Amino acid sequence: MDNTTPLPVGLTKDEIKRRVTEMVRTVFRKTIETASSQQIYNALAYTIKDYLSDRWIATHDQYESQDVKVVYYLSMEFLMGRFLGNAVLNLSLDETIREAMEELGVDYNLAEDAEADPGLGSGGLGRLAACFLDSLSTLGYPAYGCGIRYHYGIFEQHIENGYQIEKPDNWLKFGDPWSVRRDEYAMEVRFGGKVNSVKDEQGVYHFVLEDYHSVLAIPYDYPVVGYNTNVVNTLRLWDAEAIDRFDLQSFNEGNYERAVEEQNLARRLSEVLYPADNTVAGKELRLRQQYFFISATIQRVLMRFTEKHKEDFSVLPDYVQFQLNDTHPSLAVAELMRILMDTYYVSWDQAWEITRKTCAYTNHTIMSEALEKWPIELFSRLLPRIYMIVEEINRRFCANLIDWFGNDPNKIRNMAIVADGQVRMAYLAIVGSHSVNGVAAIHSNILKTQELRDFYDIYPEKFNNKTNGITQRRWLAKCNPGLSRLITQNIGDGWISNLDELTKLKPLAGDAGFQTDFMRVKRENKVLLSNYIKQTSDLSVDPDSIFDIQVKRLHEYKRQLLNIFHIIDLYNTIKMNPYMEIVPRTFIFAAKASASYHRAKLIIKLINSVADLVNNDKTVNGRIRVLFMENYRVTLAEQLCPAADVSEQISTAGKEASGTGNMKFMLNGAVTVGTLDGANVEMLEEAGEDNIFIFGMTAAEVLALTQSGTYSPWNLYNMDYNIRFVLTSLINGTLAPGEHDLFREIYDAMLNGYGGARPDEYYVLQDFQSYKNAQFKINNAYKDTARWAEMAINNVATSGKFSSDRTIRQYAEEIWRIKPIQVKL
Ligand code: 26V
Repeated sequence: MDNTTPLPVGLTKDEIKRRVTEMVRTVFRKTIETASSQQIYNALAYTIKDYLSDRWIATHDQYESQDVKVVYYLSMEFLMGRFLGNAVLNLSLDETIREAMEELGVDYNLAEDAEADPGLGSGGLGRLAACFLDSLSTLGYPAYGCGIRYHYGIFEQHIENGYQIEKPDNWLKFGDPWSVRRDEYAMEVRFGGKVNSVKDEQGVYHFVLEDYHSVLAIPYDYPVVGYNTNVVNTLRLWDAEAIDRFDLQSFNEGNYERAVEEQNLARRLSEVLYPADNTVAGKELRLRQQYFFISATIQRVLMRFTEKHKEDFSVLPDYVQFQLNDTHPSLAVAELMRILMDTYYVSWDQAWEITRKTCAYTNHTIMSEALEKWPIELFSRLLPRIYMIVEEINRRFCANLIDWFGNDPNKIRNMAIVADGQVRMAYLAIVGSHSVNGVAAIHSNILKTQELRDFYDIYPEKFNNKTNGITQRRWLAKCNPGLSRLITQNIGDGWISNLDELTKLKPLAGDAGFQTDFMRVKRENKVLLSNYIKQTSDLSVDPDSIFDIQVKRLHEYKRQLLNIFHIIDLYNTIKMNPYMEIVPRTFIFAAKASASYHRAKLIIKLINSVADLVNNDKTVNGRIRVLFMENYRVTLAEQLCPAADVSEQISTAGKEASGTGNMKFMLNGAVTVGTLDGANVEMLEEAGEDNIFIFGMTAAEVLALTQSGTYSPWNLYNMDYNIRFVLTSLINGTLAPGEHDLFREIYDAMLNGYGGARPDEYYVLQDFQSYKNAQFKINNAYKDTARWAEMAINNVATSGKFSSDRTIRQYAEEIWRIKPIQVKL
């Protein structure tokens, strides 16, 4: 279907100038000359939002009049990045705005930079949700993103004396120009209380909740602008408030504190994002948050549905799809059951059939620490009616298990939704959905053959794969204007809406002229990054060195340790061979560690200690530089991707579900050094083995080694002098002068196991030699500039598969069965 109706020219340069000037005057009482960048940014944001409104409304009119099926992407996290630049790009207003600002004498870059980067997500899962929204709108699919309007996003990371320090991220400090508060759609969400059964006039019993306390959920809607289309979808984030703004009685009785108490209690719900990723800390507040946004969303969706279809819920799955972004929204299964049964008196069997057709679940991790389980005691106290329903779902499910497998307590124990004192959210999601997908081919296979094998055996038809993707609008067109221009000059701009067109670059990969242009752009991007580094950390880096980048959450399975061990080894080698010739390299890290993840924080300190040692050593003389950039976030990623030569994707095979940073770097012409893990496997398939540096054990080898129980890091230590040297530097004061024992924990974890873990759980030492070999090959390959350019260009040319447009089309056609709409103005 064609969604590329040309945009009406509504916003001319003069109109922008007029509106911004006017807004600055009326809202801030300033002139253009005296307004701050912050104020200009706000004025621009309001101007663009204003301009969008017609399309936004038209999109929703279209949903209504055509009564289309809509997907609701339910996610605890949306890591959107800044709005302004993206909206402007997708509306093709970039040039016009730049000219308008220039004529006003305003520095547009400064204004853009005044926007906060809303960190309403902790990593890959939240950023994926944001890329999906961009693709949904661009492709014209009717969709909502539904989540929580945290007042504080993921913490701001500072590095002090090499250690991570967390500071609150008050992203709303200067207002929230993109949102529209929709009081008219506020919903009541109930917690606690007890369940009673009440007989109606027909003598039928219904369950009602009594003595509960409620919170008001208020939606804030944010526009999601598609590229080159009139479709503007909605990101709906719920904020919490007390039901009675003020408990007047308490107030009149002079009990002011009681009156504010309710308000505070409610507010806490949407106050802050939990910054952990891949670990669960069964926190009550987090369960509250989950139910809060799920209940509000589902109530609202059903309300909207009944306006059109009365109570004919049998057709609900023809109009509504819920996609559960990991297990965090899996209460949706029980909440949908609850409303259908308790509010609309639908029978269990019918409600169950509707629920299963309406929900679909995506799994994003096989790290067992990340599997959400809630203690029954907490779950049943906080959500008594939901708990009853989950128990009943479980009872029926277990009865089926007994039918299939006989009365086998182990089967029940392994598969039950409620077992061993806990509610297992993944199992609830699987049983209550019609689709279960992993996020890369290898990951989906591991789910089928290992982690969720028992479920695959009984529901093979539910399991499928949807390899992740990223939006090329933000991750190339927006963040890398130099490369975008070069590509467009050579093959046109079709790639912005159809990334497969990048294959047209293939014939140019060997073209000397194109190679030169490509490397010039890369160098310009490296200069830009070097300037930024100089400005922010006062470190000089050489734009002619290899920029080797590992940026992602800090996690042992992602193996930042492998990278830093290799750097220590390289340093040791240089110290022993002072005249050694290597291509100068700048190693860049950025990563947030979960505030409570002690080991991860220690690894950050280690990286910074290595940086101190290496960067200040005269013998090294700048051949290698190590840099830990603080506060990794979307905005920083946008600066790093265009400047990377080498992309580090080195997780223990089998552990990284997909990765999406890997795709961003590939798209921007970095060459990957990586394991056969996550989407790296598919990147290898696309790029071919000549254009990627693969090393290390395969997932099967990791599994076999683990199962054999024979892995012995001491053997590697005994037999490899270099490994021994690296490990010794952790404990002999080289890296921590005066604090010998600072890194002993890491040393112990590698060799002996620490705190009950297996020694070197993630096989850093096992893969060390093979990683070193790969790095040596990279060093040599870079010396041949033409060969390197060819590799890098081939990566760009073969990255088409990794557009989130492809991913979303697959979700839409294979899981959601929704159709694109056209919006005419
Ligand atoms: C789990 C938890 C557990 C409770 C505390 C808060 C919290 C927050 C997030 C998560 C989810 C972690 C799972 C995750 O982010 N997985 C990543 O998903 C990416 C998108 O599919 C994928 O590319 C990464 O490989 C995968 O690690």
